[in-house]
Amino acid sequence: MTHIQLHDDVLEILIANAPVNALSAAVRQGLFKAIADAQDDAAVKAIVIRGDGKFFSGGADIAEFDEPSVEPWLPAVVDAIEASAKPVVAAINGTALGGGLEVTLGCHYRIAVPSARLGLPEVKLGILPGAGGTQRLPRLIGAAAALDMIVSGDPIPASKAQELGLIDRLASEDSLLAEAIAFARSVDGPRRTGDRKVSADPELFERFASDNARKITGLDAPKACIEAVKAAVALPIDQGQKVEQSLFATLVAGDQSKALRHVFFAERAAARIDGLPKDLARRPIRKVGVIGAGTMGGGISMNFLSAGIPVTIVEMTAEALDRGTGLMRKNYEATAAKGRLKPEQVEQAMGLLTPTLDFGALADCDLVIEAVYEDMDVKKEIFARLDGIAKPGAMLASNTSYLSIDEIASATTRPQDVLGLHFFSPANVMKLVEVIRGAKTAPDALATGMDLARRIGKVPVVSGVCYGFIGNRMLIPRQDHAMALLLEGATPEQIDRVHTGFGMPMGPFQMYDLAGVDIGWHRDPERIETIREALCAKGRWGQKTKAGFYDYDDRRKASPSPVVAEIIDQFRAKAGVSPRAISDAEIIVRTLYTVVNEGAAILEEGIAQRASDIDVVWIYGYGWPRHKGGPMIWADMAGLQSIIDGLDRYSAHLGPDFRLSPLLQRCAREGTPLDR
Ligand code: T1G
Repeated sequence: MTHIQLHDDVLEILIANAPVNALSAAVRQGLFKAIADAQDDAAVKAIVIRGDGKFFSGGADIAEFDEPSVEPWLPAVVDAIEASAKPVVAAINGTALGGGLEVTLGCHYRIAVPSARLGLPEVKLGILPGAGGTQRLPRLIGAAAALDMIVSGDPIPASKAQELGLIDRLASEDSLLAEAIAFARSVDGPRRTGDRKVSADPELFERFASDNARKITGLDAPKACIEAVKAAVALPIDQGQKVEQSLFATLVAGDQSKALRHVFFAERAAARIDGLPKDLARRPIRKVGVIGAGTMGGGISMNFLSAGIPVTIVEMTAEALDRGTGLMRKNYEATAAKGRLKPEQVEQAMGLLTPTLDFGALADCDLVIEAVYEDMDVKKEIFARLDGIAKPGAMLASNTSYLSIDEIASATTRPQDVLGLHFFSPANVMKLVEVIRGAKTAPDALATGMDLARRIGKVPVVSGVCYGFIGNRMLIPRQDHAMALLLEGATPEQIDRVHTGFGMPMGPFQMYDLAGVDIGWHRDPERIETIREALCAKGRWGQKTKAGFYDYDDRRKASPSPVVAEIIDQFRAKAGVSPRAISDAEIIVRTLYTVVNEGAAILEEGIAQRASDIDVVWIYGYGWPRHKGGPMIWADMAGLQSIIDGLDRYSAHLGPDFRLSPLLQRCAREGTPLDR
């Protein structure tokens, strides 16, 4: 909605469409009409456009993209603003993104509060600014600066926008409207950005594309953004806008944008806990305890320290405690050395840490997170001790990656206070946290866990209890089939190439080598039943031993290993398997379609609340490429029947335990997307 108010001779148009003033059809119609009416209203000498609340506008209404489009389209609204015979001033009261910024670019002048952030994030949705942004921004700030803003999609602060000439002046936070009205009265008539020319060094676009090759490879939108800005330099604005709009039309209909828009809403949906009232009281978390100062315990603690929450960390031995806290300081100092933290921030964070050997010191913590190695008996012993010392109402969490939270909770008299907080390694970096709801976990404990994860900058997703929860359970078929394919004739390089070609940061074997081939190994070099155990027995534990499924040089560059090839041949001979040619298509089916099938089973069992949560887990926890949306939406877009057909084609190789998910079959039959 838009509201208008005449301030003597200046008309204020207020965009009011909570929560982010998205430019829905109603807002566009309101803006368009107000501008048109003002042209013929003699009382109006100038116009100010402002947003209601803390946003100027979050841009076009993304949810409308899949709906039949309603006139006027945003480009027409922005053109109408620019064509106004009366000067139009954008009073940028807060964040102005996408179409929201494009509206200000149509205005003749821009004044902003210092807290405002301005950006064109469309590329993150697999599209480009489609309401003149790629044509007007270069004319205002130059082609190079515009390329940076449009291809990165990152917002800039108002001060930087002023430096670039994107805004004319800053206003104080509490008198923006008054200053904008005064400014509107002071300017001498319209000043149309579209009339400006922009030139650029002819090498600029090629140079930009090659400098950003790693970031934009495989992505349609960034390339289109570069083409559009090129058109801004080469063509008059009306022709440039035609180029922009045709590029936009192609992108918005494409799979990458569909996937990226899905991810936008999936991230927001993941924050919701079905069936729980939004206003359910949360438990106060002012102090956190962490048991275990190993890699995970240290990383987990850093998240809370960085968020200003004091942490008491407990270890069994002084040596282990010093090693753990020493690594935390080293990690902080490494971040400071890269200029991403100030030295005083390192001291501030480490100053909130209380290392101790005294388990009793956890008694006054509001939350205690256990992060010791993956052994059920050890964890149950710890939770029984915690039950004896933790204060009433304290939340008791386990960072287990696979084990049953219900069984761990059964070691206490307060299972309602027990949940899982499954962080991913490195825990101070990886964004994903699976928040595990046990059968007896209290709703407020679960809701508090979700909020707290967001408070420390994580992306939380609710998971029920099963072996490996959502992510690791789905990883099992991928890793198992990758290993089986090795035996049948594929190589680690081939399988990893298929995954990196798909857009994953690394393949199954590169991941083994990074995480450690020896994770979960029984440490008995005499007992060799699998290829992994054979590697471990030879001390090939991955990057940390410069040898795993690959050999590594001093700069950790991987190369195929003749030793591993020899070991694989030995296992083939022992199994009586003669290697055969394995197609990339078979690798995709057996290592990704099986993941989708497991995801469907997880949905059927109610372990995940919704299919999009599974997509969020794989994007934030396992490097699934955002522009492919996540395994569940990817399967929907590929066609569920084709997933089933692929699995049928290789059913002889899927193993005796493989079960095709009934949900997958039903959704394929009914032509409905995968969801509960
Ligand atoms: N359209 C529709 N819904 C939106 C929206 C949008 N543009 N932005 C936010 N929402 C919803 C969101 O789903 C959530 O809903 C609620 O608002 C609060 O959002 C022609 C074509 C603005 C920085 O890419 O980056 O313009 O979950 O939880 O953390 O060139 O939202 O409560 O039901 O994220 O304070 C370009 C997208 C569009 C910006 C606020 N614009 N939005 O963050 O709140 S394309 C964007 C954001 C375009 C033109 C093109 C963020 C935010 P719910 P939130 P937040």
